[in-house]
Amino acid sequence: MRCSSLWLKSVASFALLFAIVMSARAEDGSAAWLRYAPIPHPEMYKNLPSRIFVYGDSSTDHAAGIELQRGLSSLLGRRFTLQETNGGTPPPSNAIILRTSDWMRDRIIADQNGRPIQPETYSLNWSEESKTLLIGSELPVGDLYGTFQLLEEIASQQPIPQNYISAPSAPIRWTDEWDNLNGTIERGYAGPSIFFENGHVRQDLTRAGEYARLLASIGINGCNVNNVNADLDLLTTEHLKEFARIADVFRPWGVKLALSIDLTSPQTVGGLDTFDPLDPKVIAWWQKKVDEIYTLIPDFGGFTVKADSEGRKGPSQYGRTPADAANVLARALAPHHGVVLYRGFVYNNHLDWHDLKADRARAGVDNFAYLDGKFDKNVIIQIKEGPIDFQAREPVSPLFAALRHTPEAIEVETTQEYTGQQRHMVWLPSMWKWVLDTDMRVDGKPSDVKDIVTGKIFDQPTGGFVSVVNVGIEPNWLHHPMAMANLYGYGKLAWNPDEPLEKIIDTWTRLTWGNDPQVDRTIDSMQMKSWHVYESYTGPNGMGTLTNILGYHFGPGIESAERNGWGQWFRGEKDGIGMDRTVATGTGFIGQYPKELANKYENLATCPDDLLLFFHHVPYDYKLHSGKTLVQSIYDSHYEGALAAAEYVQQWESLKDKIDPERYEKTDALFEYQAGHAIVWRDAINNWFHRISGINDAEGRVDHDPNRIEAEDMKAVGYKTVDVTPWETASGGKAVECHDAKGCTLTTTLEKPAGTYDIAVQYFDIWAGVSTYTLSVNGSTIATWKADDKLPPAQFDEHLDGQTSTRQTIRHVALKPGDVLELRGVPDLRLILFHGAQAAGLTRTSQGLQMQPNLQEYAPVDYIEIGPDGPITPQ
Ligand code: GCW
Repeated sequence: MRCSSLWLKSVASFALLFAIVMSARAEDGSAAWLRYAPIPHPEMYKNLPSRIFVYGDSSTDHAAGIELQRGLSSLLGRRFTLQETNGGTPPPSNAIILRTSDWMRDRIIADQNGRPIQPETYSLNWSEESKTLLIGSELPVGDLYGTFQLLEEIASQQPIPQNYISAPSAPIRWTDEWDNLNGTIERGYAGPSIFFENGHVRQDLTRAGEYARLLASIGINGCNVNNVNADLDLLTTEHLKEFARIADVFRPWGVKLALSIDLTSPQTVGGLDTFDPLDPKVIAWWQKKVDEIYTLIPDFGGFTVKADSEGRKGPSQYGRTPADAANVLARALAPHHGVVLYRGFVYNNHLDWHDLKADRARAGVDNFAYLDGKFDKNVIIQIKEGPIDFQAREPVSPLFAALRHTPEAIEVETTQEYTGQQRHMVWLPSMWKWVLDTDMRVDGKPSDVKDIVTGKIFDQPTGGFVSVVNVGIEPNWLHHPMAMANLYGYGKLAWNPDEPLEKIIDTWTRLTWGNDPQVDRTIDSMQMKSWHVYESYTGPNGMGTLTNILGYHFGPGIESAERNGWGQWFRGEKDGIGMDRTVATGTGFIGQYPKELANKYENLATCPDDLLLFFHHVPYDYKLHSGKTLVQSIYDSHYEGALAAAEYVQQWESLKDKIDPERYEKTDALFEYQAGHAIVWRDAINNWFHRISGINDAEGRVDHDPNRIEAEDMKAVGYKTVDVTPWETASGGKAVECHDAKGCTLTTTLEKPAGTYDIAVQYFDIWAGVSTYTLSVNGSTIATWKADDKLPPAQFDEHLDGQTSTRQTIRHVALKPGDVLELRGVPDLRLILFHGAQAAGLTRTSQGLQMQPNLQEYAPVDYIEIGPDGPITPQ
């Protein structure tokens, strides 16, 4: 503390503050879990004093005080006063006190494992006698974390903790944002960057500050704001000055700014003739550059490095190792306490798929294990949770167990690149917890991944957690309101990987949607099963997600993973399917795990069903531990998964009266979409397995859809049949298109028994055009809609495929035999201006605005399905 004299400062008047809180209450999702909605039973907290005293004068102390006043006033509906003091007098009684001091260190010098406690540790202590609540920590940011914890307890109607201490599991708790200076975000699904536009840092950084507040509320202390595929001119002085403005808005929230850098910077920015990390000119350049950064940003966090991977240049160009490169940066950063997060995601994307011994999964250990012990102390190897790439399920990366003398951080992906791109609800903490709890059996002893990355197993306490988040400018940050539970859960698990999932999701639900028991029960249970549901209608049994890996990683595109250099092969052949990664006959990858785990995976008798095809090549009729054949299990799991996804609609709609209309409608539309798209996935995968295995579904469902009318089989006026590629992404491999500006029709005469039905129209919606569809029965219109969604996929795709296939469900339609059903489609044949397409992720050409006639939408249709009248879309 700088000065010891007491000074008191009255902070914003209550009336003004209340006005701000209330005006921020548009339910557009921007408040996320910090809504501070008035709780139903404020009397539970009637003893809580109304005076807040903050001891300390840093911007973080100030932020904590304001947050506490703002949160408590709004939650409890009464007036809280705030006074800031920078020391002097002893704390008053009958008050809430935020105080940074050394007392914590004196009280607890070590955690249960005898390691020093993290300085961000905080405590909450309530004294009934003096009616004082003390929030204390060694650092202002600890007070801030304690403040958010208190607010969270109250918002979820829990008792005020009496004597509570909480310590983070590890010092690195970061997010990575893959934002580019031009404002686009690689694998971002919620609009453009909150940090950058047109090659520069945005003038208005309000959202960036709000994001830091959200991150602080879940204990995140670092944010790397730019793509690991870094802009080459990132480190110019002009840009660094701009980044300092981001650091300024992060600072009050205890979030350190970090940057991803390209190792060629000494050449591209510095004008040197080399970027060889061991060249003295290069070493000097990095030192100078790092010093410059710290002059502008004194609390800069450090660098993240992607090198020698997916086209990024790296030390291999000069015959140098990752350790050579990392250590040069680390030595420049060390005097400033900065760190290097060097990514273990280094692999060759030009593998020879003919070579049955080639294996991308081996790359992590092959490229890093031999360097163990050669990295400087402030280098942390950032390891993706699985050995391939954020699939819906992979085994854990063996690299976690292979580095015993090097700090590690686990990298997980909150942005749902392979898991539905925030158009499907998938609660990823279920998956992360499964990964973190995996016991790697290092030296035959318990060694959970969580204990490795938090440094307990190998005594490397400087690592931790990183998640790629990729929030965007859309008000609710991640597009799907349910996806925010992934960010929240990430922070909670990074702080404490032992936090029970049930507690995490229940608290998130209460904070986000309110404390109504039915709302909480329903949403908690939907979220808890959602990973399993998604896995079961995409790629179960360790096959990989089976998405189109050459496109947007969104819809199904099964064989895109095969027969190319990317190495995401699952080797689906006539005789069977799966990568043989055994030591005995395969790539030997399994041998990279510690012995006990390797034995478990090597033997079919002990290899878990849910990882089977990651490790073994087996025939389609292979008997699983579950007792089913592989192929029947795949068929069943896809029907079960798609049905479970469709039931989300019904479950969500049961909450209609209890959720604000704005978020209710948005979420409802997303669940409707997911229900339809899960069917696209189900059919693509089942039909593909049916074709390749030649084995029929014992239940007779696959390739047999009695309620389905193929568009190409209907009587067409104007519509023409086209092939869809890959074939499995359209029913029967075909669709119809209309190229006539006046529109085209499809008609059929129904022979359904008289009754009420739900009709689903499966069609394709491309970003560029807006086709119009009208469905009628005997000439009377029963529905009309426009294909103007920005839903499938989140990025521009001009093809009819598993990304753009979507559906419209019309409920409660009375039909009788002989009724004539007509679908009329009017295409959008306008020429699209290039700047419109640019918003969809294309690059501007040198001609500026350019006509793109191929961006038209021809009112495409796949099929019509007529199912029973009910709460879910026809299956
Ligand atoms: O999964 C792949 C993504 C790339 C990403 C890369 C990485 C930033 O498809 O978009 O590049 O991983 O993690 O470096």
